[in-house]
Amino acid sequence: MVKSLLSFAVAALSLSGSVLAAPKYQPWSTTTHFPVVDKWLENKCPGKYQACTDDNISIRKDFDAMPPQERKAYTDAINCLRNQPSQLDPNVYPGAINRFFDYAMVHVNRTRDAHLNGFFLVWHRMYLHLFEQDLRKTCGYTGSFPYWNWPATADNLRGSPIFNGDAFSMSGDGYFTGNTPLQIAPTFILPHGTGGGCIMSGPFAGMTRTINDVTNAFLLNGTTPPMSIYAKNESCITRDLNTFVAQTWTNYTAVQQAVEAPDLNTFEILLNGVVGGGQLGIHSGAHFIMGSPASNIFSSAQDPIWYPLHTMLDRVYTSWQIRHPDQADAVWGNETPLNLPPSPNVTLDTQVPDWGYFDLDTYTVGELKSTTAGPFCYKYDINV
Ligand SMILES: [Cu+2]
Repeated sequence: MVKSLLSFAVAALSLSGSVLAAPKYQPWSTTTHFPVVDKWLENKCPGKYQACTDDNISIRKDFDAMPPQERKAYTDAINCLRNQPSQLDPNVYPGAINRFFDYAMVHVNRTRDAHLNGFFLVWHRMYLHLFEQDLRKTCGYTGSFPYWNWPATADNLRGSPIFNGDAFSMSGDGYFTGNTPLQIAPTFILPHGTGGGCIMSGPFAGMTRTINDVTNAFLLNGTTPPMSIYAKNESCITRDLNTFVAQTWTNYTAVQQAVEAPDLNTFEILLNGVVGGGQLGIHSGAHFIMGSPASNIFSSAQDPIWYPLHTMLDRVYTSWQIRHPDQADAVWGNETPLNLPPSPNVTLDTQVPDWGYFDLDTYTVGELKSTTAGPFCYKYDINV
């Protein structure tokens, strides 16, 4: 059944006041379910989900460390999703030209519900999980779900397996469009990267984009964007690999500082910097390594690099949880971005905004905190 995302938005809105959805499952204790390594295999929701055990846990891996054929199987599966029809209403979401773009469109629709607020980390964790399951169920992918190891590639973007542009990469740079500096904000200018044009080679060479970039203002001043953000405007996905950004904001020291952040508030600032200001965080930095559309908060999920980029974000968050066992269930933030308009604080019992038709179930924040319980059963090859 095709559902309008807007109806979900209305539903989410009506739930976001003082009426909190009752947790469907036993509430999790705050200290025992997650980080102690010998608790990895514990599952707090017996009956609802298959138990997460040593035998069925999946291991997420560094894209660059995967065998070339496994990397190609992953990008083949993404291209398979691009060949599946959209299930969204074309009258409302004309830019959703296939199932891959349905995900991108859900991200556009949910940008104001899942960024710079208390849902950011768990909403993206679940979105990645749904995409991963879709690659497996719809497109037969059996390999690992990879992350892009930002600091490991920072000094050699174009030479790294993930961006070298060969058949086993995530495609490389765009063609070079000149050295004009990039004006990010009135007082924030970045040097141009080494590309700027359409993707030249690899599995996503010449790939089409349909969704225009959307101004951050809709996130930063609390106003509702027009329906035209869902329109279809076809051009090519561009990239502009930016070594300055990579070396400045996603180096090993920056990632290390994030996983050592003493509390979730500090952690989130180290992830996202001050949006609209002159400093990036490690997550926003990774976006700006790529250039548009990957650097646009709303439309970024059109570039397939979005998935390994955010799997790395989830790896950093998981590592932070493991390093802070007493805070693994910590919550931070409000229900609206930057608390505009003012909204309640998010709690473990707050219902998470949905993911469109990709999952019609509802989840509380607390249900999405552990990667080895509830709907999840995965860990990372190496924690930060
Ligand atoms: Cu996002």
